[in-house]
Amino acid sequence: MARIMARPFDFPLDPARVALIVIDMQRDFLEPGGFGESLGNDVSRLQAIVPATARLIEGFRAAGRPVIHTRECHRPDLSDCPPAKRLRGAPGSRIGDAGPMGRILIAGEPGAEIVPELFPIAGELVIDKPGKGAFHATDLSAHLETLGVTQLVFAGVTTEVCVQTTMREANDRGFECLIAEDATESYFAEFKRAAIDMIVAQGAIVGWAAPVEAIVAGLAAEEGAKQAGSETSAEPAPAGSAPGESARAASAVSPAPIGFGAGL
Ligand code: C5J
Repeated sequence: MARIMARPFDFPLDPARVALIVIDMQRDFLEPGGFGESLGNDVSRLQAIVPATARLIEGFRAAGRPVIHTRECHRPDLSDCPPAKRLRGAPGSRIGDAGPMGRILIAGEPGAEIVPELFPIAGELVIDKPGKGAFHATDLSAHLETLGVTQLVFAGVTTEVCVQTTMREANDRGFECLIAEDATESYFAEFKRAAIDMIVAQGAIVGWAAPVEAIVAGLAAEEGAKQAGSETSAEPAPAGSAPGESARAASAVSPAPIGFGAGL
């Protein structure tokens, strides 16, 4: 078990049971000409977290832990898009309308695809979700159960909409949830800050928050401890030590400053 220094208190990372969920890092939200920009938003804010998100994904891949990607998108016939959702878009730039990157938020269109820098690799799960939360109308729960996952680290966009909604869904389902605070972003700085403050408030009422570098260091420390343990597994444990005690001590993690992960 690695202790990640987090808000509001240390997160007890279980490297055998943790998975990463990267929410909606799609061209429609991050690139000029997409759905996000059509709503009047400055997409450069979201583009800025791509390097830190890539660093987090690499950390999970290196540790051999699952990386799950989501895409907010709908069937071409819009049968999974409630009119109440579609009609709130700007006329001419609604879900399903033609845009510079194909039909807006429609599965299979270029705009619905994940940005090239964070593209899933073979074997990684990609969940297409019609709602803001990734558990709604998807088989995410079943996949997590099959994987034996009980802890989820969250990255992606936008913090206060799809990331927060999914984190709340996960929290209610009994998962321990940690948001990677420099690998998530909002079109509105104050919404991101408020969403994370709400998540960690009242003794982690929805979950924890930590910087990417602390999470990656925790995963790596645990991997190192595992390897060292297998090399010395013939040695007896010191008298009086509790099971796993030395591994826990070896894997306590001090985080680097937020933003350190941006240098890839
Ligand atoms: C939004 C999302 N903001 N992925 N979607 O409509 O957060």
